[in-house]
Amino acid sequence: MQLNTLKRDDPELYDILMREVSREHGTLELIASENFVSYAVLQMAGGVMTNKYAEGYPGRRYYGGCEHVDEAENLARERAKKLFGAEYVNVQPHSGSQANMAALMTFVEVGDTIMGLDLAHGGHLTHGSPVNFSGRLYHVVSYHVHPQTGRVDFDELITLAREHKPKLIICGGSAYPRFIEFEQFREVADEVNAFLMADIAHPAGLVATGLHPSPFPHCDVVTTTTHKTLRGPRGGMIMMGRDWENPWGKVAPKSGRVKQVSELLDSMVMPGIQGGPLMHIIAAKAVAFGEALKPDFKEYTRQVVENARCLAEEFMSRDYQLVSGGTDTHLVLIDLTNKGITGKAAEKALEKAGITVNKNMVPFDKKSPFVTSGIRIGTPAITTRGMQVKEMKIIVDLINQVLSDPENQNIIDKVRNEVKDLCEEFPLYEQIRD
Ligand code: DSN
Repeated sequence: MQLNTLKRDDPELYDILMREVSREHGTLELIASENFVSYAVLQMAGGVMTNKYAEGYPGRRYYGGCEHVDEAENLARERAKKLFGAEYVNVQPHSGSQANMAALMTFVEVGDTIMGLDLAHGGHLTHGSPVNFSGRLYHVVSYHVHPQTGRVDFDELITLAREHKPKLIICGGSAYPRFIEFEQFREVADEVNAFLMADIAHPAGLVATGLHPSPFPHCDVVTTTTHKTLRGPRGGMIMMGRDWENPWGKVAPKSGRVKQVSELLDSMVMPGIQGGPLMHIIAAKAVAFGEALKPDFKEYTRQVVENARCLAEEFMSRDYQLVSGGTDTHLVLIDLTNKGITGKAAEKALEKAGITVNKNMVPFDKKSPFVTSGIRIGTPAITTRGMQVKEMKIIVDLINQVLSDPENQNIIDKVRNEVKDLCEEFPLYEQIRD
């Protein structure tokens, strides 16, 4: 990519950008929610569609000149439908949080009871955290994982659901290393007559390639981000396996026709919670979905999972405690209590050594979210660089060296050099390096 103009016109920002390119190339990115998009996605995300206002939907916009952004949005929708086997897709949410907000505001009223996985047990802010809109607008009853298994405690879930009669249950989360149990959630939702919403932001890429069970037909509505295992630009999306007449009897003003749920979701995204869509990002989503439909992407996701399993085994062989005892997906959640180091200290020491992870609460954590007892590690980004099982073994060894003696600057320096060498073998974004 040619960045000469930026270099000439704003050298200060150009330098900042180049430092970030260099950081991404020269460090090991193990944050489970991050990935590296292709050049094609990068080009579309940085393209001229950023200029276009397009409030509305393809064919019915509030602005002229939308013929080409319409083509891009239609392609994004069609490709996503094919990828996930969904009848309805909305590709406009700017983020996963906005996708969740639009879905919740369509299916439940303010003050209604909802259930979601507790944030400290692997859930997400938008699944009912008191500091988030979800916890402020709804009456939230959180469910948890079982202390022994680290998996959703369905006995607790059904007991709470019978007692509180939620209107909607959210399944999925940000730090749940196991398959989301869509069928079991459906049984609970059916028993208490609740809607079932799945947030597949983390495993979306694995769902798309059949390496993780599909939320369809079990879930009424499914949200995701597009930038994690799906490897697209940063953004959100809402899907339904099938569209149906809305059960609340909402009608179109003039004709009196009962609206489809898809119409309610569309109007909740815009004008309900968003204005102009980010057309450059929607077009970049279309590019990423096109990539995800190719056989290469299936191979990529297969390797993501194999790499995560390898990390899990290597950590466990060094006496690291993994929540749920392993992984089915792209991430592992490590409880560092037996190693005598906090998540915060581990994140900091590893960062100095060029290894990027995030501190993470573990279930039943006694430490605050700013300190935590754990770290979360994911394989999507390093797998995009081409790393395989051989490199996973090296990476666990490097992490273990640092965490075994986190204050030891000599070890940190030695590991930093080994990280640099490893990164050189798997170059990233060579075309845009200075
Ligand atoms: N914060 C994201 C993650 O890291 O999983 C989720 O929104």
